[in-house]
Amino acid sequence: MQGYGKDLIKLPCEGIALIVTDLHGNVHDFDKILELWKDLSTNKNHLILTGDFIHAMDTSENDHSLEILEAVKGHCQFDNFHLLLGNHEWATITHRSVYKGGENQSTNFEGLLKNKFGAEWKHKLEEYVNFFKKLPVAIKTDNGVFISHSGPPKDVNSIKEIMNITEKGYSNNPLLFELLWNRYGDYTKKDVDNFLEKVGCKAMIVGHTPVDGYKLIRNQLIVSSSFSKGKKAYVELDLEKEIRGGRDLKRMVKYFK
Ligand SMILES: [Mn+2]
Repeated sequence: MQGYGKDLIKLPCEGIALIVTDLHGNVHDFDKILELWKDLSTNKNHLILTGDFIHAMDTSENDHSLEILEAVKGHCQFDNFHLLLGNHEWATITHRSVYKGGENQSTNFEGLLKNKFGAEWKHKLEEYVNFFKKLPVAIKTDNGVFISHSGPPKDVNSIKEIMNITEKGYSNNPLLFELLWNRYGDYTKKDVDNFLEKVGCKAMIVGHTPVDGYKLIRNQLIVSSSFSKGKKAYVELDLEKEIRGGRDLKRMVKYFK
């Protein structure tokens, strides 16, 4: 797929993009997405997963992170499948611990690896880390939509700063950190609009913060496809339609049945 650089994918004015967020090891929801994709996976359409496909958020007994990870690795060979980096994959790369409800998810992930691969687990972890390092962090569509795990970061002056954002490394990279961890409150509506202007977009789509299906904050659409506060939603983004702002994206939100 055409890119603006290693970290930013460019999508042309053609077809649709199915946008799905935060699976967090939920293989049941992942299967539903693949079912949906079956009918839409023509050459000009795209499937985008916006990161955080590992680390179960409810109970570690139900953590299918490794099954999803193996499946998405296979799908990455297709040009119209796009897997973005989330903060949980980033935490695996940087060896940071992430906690949810008192559980150390990084330790849980290592536990899964030990169970499945035994003595080979460290080797396997390294293989996954290398895979995560190949993932892009954002997508810019020709009709002006910016798609990332979370964010936006403040102090971005041009889209060029996103194109090769991981070149400066993963650990001490404030811009990358903000792009993967920032939630509304860390930034304002005005920050979103400033960012969009600098990167030449009209609206943006993120996951990361659990909401009831979706939440529109002016020109930022937050979507929860699996780990959510209620309903589970995704976006069927029409890449050929003019996008003037967040409201045009709201019309493209769909719910899982
Ligand atoms: Mn996240």
